[in-house]
Amino acid sequence: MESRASEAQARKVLAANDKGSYTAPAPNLYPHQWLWDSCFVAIGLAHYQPRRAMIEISSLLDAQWQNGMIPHMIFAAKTPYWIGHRFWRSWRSSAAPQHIGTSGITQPPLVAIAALAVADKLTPGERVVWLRQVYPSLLAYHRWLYRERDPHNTGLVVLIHPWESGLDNSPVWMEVLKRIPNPLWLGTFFRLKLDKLINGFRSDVHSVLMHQRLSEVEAVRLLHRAILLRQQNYDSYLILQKNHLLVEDLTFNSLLITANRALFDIATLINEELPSDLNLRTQKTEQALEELWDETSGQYYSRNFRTQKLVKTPTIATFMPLYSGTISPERAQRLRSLLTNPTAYWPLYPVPSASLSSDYFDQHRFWQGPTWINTNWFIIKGLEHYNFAAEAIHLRQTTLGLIEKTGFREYYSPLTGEGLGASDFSWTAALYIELINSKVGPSLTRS
Ligand code: 2M8
Repeated sequence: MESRASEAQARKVLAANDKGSYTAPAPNLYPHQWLWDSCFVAIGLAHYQPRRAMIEISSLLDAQWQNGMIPHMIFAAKTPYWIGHRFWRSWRSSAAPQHIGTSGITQPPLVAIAALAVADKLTPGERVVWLRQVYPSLLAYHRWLYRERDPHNTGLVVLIHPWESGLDNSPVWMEVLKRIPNPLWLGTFFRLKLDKLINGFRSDVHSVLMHQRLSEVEAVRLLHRAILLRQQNYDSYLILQKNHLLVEDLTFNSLLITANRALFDIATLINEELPSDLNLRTQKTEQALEELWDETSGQYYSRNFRTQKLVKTPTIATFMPLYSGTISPERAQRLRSLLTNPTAYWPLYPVPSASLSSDYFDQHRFWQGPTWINTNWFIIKGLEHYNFAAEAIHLRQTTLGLIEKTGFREYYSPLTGEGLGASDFSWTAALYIELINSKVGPSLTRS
């Protein structure tokens, strides 16, 4: 279904991708359930089918691990996939659920934000029942994030694989990866130029043009890193001790701040109090974000957990602290200037996932240049929060206009607006509905 977009078309996309208990991100390319995709879908569905949105979130929570982790992928039965259940083997961890196959890592923690957005559309009575139902699982998830991924109690959560960031081949992660030596066998594999063999297994390059996806070397290295995690039985303690691809990811931690606030709001709505230790840790995250600021370049960056050095590669992540809503107006002002610089992030169809001036920039390649609707949505919300009305309106209009011109694509060229990646992409449709129906305003969550 590739045609000019409208709200009715967006609803049709979501209906076509509806698998009953979850919405697949895209036909053919992504047949299973992904964590943050389902959260965006729930936020869109909440506007017209809040009960179906509740199901979308409940199915994520149904796959929660005993230790509290919500996995980044949840596998539908009898649906073959190249990095599916047999690849991940979640059964290697005793914390994994028995009744369903999942991956062994997480993804940006938007569940509390999505649960609250759905609650907003329910009657007061239904709202309390819903929030009481999901609160224990959300609490367990946030506790897991701090307990297992913030070992030194700094407030910043550490990610163990680029897939956890959602921005898979973002230049930040590729920079850290580049500095980690390959094992001998993998080095030989690359020297013999065997990396092309991977394309025989990859289902993604069957439905999307190769130059719009991860390169072969990136794909092999990401798979290799996932296999290492599998060999470590997805044991966070072991992984944080032994591994080198560990990043205090800027996007993830910025979104976590807003998610923590959503969790707090949920607790308040049902007359619960967040445990005091969790409260302290969430406050720490807000403060610790400042450690990721670099005064010289006027940008935020992710930090390499091992070296404790900022990864100073310019990407769209630098704007995610706007969405956290907790940075100072001065910092927000500097980010606004950077954002609206036409040689960096403000081409005809903003916002590119990597700076136009970065060596990594490629208008077609996945998270290394294209414009994505979910990151635009975070930035729009952030700009509105800081009352940068002109930029927020411009970005709302160009984002909606881009979708209306090109359809519900997975991502777009920031230079030409060409549609890229999958067609009929669920989160593009869901956030189109959200943008059309949401009020322009300063609030990120209730408080
Ligand atoms: C992409 O990630 C998956 C792996 O998780 C893939 O490349 O196969 C990313 O864009 C990710 O953010 C997204 O959640 C997923 C499904 O849309 O696709």
